[in-house]
Amino acid sequence: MFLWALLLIQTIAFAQNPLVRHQFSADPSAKVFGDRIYIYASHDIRCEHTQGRPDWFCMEDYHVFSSDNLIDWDDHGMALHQSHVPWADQESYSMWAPDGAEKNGKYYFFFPSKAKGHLERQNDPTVNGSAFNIGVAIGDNPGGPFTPEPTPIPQVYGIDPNVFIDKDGQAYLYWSQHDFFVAKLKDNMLELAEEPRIIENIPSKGLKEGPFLFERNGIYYLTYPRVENQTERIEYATARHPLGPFEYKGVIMDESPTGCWTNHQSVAKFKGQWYFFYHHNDFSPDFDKNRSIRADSLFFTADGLIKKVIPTHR
Ligand code: FUB
Repeated sequence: MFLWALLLIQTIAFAQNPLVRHQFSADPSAKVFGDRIYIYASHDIRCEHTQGRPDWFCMEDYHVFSSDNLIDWDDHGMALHQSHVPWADQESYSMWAPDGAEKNGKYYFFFPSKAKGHLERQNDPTVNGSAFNIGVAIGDNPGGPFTPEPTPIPQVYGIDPNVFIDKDGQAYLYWSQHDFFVAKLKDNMLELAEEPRIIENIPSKGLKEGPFLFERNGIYYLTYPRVENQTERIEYATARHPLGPFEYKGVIMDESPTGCWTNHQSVAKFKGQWYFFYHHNDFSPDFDKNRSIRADSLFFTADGLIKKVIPTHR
């Protein structure tokens, strides 16, 4: 009886991929607040003027989606637009993968963008070769809207912010700039509380982006996309502390057989079941910079390893 119920739940979850169908969506970071699950996502559009790269990512704003059953998704409307961000380069359309977090009743939206003047600083070693900064915007509700801080987070250069808040209330910021970086956040969620440190022991080959950390039974799982051959596959490493040391464990999702170059993941437990969120170019098979977010159930072995997720299709 229990097995049949489990199969039914999985079938329902599988049947609605991709999750959002009225616009493109990518880079899902899933967080549970109250009795709803929220997805902080990127918003792919098509445009012809992204600094000479018309066939590149074009992203000017964010929408947050939420659900109480993983089937019906509310779009909370535009949460933040590049024109609201004083430090962002308004011509770069580079509002890449975001994340959301709650602290003391306020909601903090973390996002990357190319900053004004990034072309002039290309060879500046202090920015670690990054055109991107990471900023924070603050709101009263998990679905936004969010008001950006006037300046980006000092000392943070790179993309794909992920915020993890541990059981003791300490918040950690993870991000990517070739390597993965991590640092504790101050209680105000707006500044680092320490110097950034590089996360060691992740395989060195292949672009590494999209770090996402979650905890289960005292094990901290660092998940991330990495190119081993042609496209990104999702791997993970584990540690006994959010700062590591991490040990590489394996692959959660293989490379896309149909050639979507990026993938980007998150993991959340909702109403007793673990889920794996990711994206694919379901609705844009000929252009893989227009993506759609998806979810499948996630399962663990008895010793805490992650079982591989096979993407389900419509
Ligand atoms: O969505 C733009 C970029 O593509 C993200 O920041 C990366 O993680 C990759 O998905």
